[in-house]
Amino acid sequence: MTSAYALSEAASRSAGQIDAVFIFITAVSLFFFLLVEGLLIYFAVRYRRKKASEDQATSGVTSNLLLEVVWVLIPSLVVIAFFAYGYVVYRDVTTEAPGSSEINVVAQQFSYEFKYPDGRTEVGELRIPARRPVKLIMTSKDVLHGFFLPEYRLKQDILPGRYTYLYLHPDKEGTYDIFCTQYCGVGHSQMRGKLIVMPPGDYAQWASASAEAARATLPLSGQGKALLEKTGCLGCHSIDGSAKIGPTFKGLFGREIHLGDGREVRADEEYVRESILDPGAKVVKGFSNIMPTFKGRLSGDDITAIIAYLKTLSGGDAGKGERKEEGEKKEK
Ligand code: HEC
Ligand SMILES: [Cu+2]
Repeated sequence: MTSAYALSEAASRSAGQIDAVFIFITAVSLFFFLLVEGLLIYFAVRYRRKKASEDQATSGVTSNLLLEVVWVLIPSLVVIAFFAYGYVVYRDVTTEAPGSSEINVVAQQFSYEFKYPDGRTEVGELRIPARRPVKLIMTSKDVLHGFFLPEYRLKQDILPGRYTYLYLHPDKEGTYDIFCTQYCGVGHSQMRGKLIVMPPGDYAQWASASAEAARATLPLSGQGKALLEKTGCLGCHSIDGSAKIGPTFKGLFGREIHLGDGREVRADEEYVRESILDPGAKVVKGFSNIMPTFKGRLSGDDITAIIAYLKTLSGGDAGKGERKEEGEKKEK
């Protein structure tokens, strides 16, 4: 039986961890609440002034060092424990698990679109295999949306012109709700999706069947490659490691980039997006700021595809999504 006050099913590793923090904080708070209120009532009864006479005057105690140290120290330790435990879980929930497969999420009024690295695209239904970590790379085509998975206890805003991430650890097979939690327009309440966690074997079967159907369209990285050629990026950037007017794309994604102003940044999705739309914001050391902006010429979908291609040019992370898919096919 589900009650309005009960937590919904905890269907992922993160859900279990977050529930544990929540229950820990609630239980400790409840303990101290009952202790303090209980003593308050007890003392009020025990030491109440029975009759208004001289011999029941308030005693003259003004301080007690030991007592004061104890009641400052214990609550401080309790609050530090809340922070430490919460922080450990927060770090784990917001860190990419090694070997995660990547899925792009594009939100728009009033639906979610899911793009797999091999070109598969689904609207409203996110299918993933059980017990394999997944990284969602999310952006919006129009306004602010909020991606909420109650059974995973996870929520992350999705913004136009920016990538945000969510890391899933699907423990249990099943179908779960996806809601939008930002009021994004008249259809907001209908902006729902389904997360379908499948047995890995079934997933591999589904993936290869729908990849067959998607073969007509290029995989995401192939679309990205075509865009680089069509848009003229390769006039200034090489893909083989040689420097042209601009730095090479080979090994770019995931690398630590030295900027002309002395800063160092990691080349992630957000860095590449900014480099394309606002090239002057971060200029690579040793190069001059002559790259034109492609704002208005490349859409968010285009940039997502270009990023997918750049990933295939990076050693360690190269084609992570693709390799994953191959692995799944072999397993079948
Ligand atoms: C006119 C030459 C030119 C064209 C065309 C050009 N770029 Fe650039 N690009 C540069 C230069 C020069 C830099 C280095 C200076 C800077 O960071 O702005 C650069 C930097 C970058 C960076 C950051 C690279 C790094 O190593 O950190 C990315 C990503 C990028 N460009 C992507 C693109 C894409 C995608 C296109 C096509 C849509 C493109 N560029 C078209 C000249 C160009
Ligand atoms: Cu929405």
